[in-house]
Amino acid sequence: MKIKSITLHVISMPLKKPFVTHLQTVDKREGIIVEVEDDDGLRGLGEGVAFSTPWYTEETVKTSYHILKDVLIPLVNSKPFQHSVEIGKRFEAVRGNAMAKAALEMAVWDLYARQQQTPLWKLIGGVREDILAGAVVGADNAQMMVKQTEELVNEGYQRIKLKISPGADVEIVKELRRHFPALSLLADANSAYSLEDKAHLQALDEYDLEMIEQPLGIDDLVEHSLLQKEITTPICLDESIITPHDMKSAIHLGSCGVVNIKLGRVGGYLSALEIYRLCQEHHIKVWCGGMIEFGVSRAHNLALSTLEGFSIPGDISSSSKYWEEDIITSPIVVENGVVKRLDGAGIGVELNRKRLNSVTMMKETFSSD
Ligand code: OSB
Ligand code: MG
Repeated sequence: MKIKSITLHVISMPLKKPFVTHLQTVDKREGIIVEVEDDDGLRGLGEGVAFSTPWYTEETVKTSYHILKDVLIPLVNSKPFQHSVEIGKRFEAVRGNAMAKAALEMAVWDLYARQQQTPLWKLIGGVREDILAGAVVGADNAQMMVKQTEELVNEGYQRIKLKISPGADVEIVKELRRHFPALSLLADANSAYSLEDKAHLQALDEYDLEMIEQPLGIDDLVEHSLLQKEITTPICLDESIITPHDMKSAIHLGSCGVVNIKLGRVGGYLSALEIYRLCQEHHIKVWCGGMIEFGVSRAHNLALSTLEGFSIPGDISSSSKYWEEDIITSPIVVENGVVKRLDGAGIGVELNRKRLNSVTMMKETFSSD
């Protein structure tokens, strides 16, 4: 594959309404759109999903930019390669920085698929035509959460994920369950608890949650395994699973029954596909996690979610859930609880240049020679 140039667009867009977690309220989203161009003018797209501050993982927009510019782009340009798989392998020489790696690796996969004139979902072995949609509710009170859930259920979402934290948990889940007795609900704690909260977490078992996402700390694979023996609600890991090795450890320990896979968090397709394979082999359920992302990352999430094992609705929502106007020409739309897979070459979406330019704060192009 011959890369002619790589462009980084740093963008910033306000959310339609603030997204509240116990760690951070997000009301404006910054991100990096990566564009990789070959000699024939074909372009592959990726998206850096690190936030402006290190509240979810240690990366930020600025650290991603630095790693992309000073480490990963030079590595891509350092020697020729035949297939996007080689880029994921090459990046293994760089420690950490999963989101920066994913942003560029995704773009190379998209370009590779476009060069083959095939959809990316097909290239990775996808089969699903309808991607199951789920949405996340993050607000600072139960009443607001009920209202948001009502709207989302009316829009057709098949599953709702509630953000919880100590003091904003049992009552919220109880209230939501009272309003929506048969709805598929899960709770995401973003590591707000410790093993000392065991009794409190056990109190959630009676509300028939599909799962509880990342109740304990990022490094707490052992503690999650101990907790799972004490609660009936399946544990789903998010922040704790960055590498296939983390996944192997979680499997050995019995730390979870479910994993949400995010391309950004795990460093791109090579790692995501290996984590997926391990989960399939060990009967761990998977679904695709969200990052309040723009259309490029949404399109990649759809490609990943066509894999057979993505049988649970993910954080897959319409572009309009967060954005007045997305940066792609055809926004992602949930209809009847699903998003149709995108059948164009690569990820199947194109940039809306006008919109992209209007939200761009900074842009830099690196040519390979
Ligand atoms: O913990 O899953 C999470 C968003 C940003 C950072 C972390 C998480 C989330 C979400 C998904 O909950 C929200 C979405 O993209 O719809
Ligand atoms: Mg989560």
